[in-house]
Amino acid sequence: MDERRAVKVSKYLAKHLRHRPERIGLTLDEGGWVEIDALITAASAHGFRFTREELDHVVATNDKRRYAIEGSRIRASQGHTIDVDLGLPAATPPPYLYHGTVAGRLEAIRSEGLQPMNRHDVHLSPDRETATRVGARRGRPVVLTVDAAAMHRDGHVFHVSANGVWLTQSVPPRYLRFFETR
Ligand code: HQG
Repeated sequence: MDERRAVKVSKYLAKHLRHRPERIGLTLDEGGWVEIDALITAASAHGFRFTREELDHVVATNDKRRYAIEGSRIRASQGHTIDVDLGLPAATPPPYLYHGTVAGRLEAIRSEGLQPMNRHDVHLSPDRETATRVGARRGRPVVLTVDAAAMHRDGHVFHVSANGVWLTQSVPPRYLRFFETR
């Protein structure tokens, strides 16, 4: 399977497992899971064909391990805009976490802190490199350091997704350090 095809299948999965399952007549359960057979059938019925082998390949080789398979079912490990409960246990974060964004967002972030915007949670990375890549999706990246230890001490709840993304409801500005890359 070539890389372009894998990216195409992965983007299709993200769209329908995180954002718009109803577009192809799918219903996810409350945990975000769907039967793989039902997904393949629904996709095919809506004009996008892929095989179970291609799906397995994408899940296994995806750069960010965005999808998880359990038994006959699949879900996105994080990043949903639709209402799902991933059922992740609360976890103790490392002392610092990182958030990649761009300069144009800083004024709002300085006043309101980090907000989940369209997603369920604010997404934080365990290292600067990952956060830099996340920020670079939108322009020249700016990496903010989050004092996760202090947040945790103050009662903020953290979860870590199956693919290592740290999730929390919001990050008030007092826990943020503004630090620019490059
Ligand atoms: C910004 C991708 C104004 C925030 C990535 C970001 C990640 C604010 C944007 C995952 C704000 C939201 C998530 C505020 C936050 N005012 N802007 N108060 N608070 N923002 O895409 O973190 O490829 O929802 O800085 O790699 O960029 O999809 O979040 O720029 O892991 O698997 O609002 O998505 O992963 O954007 O990215 P997003 P994100 P996938």
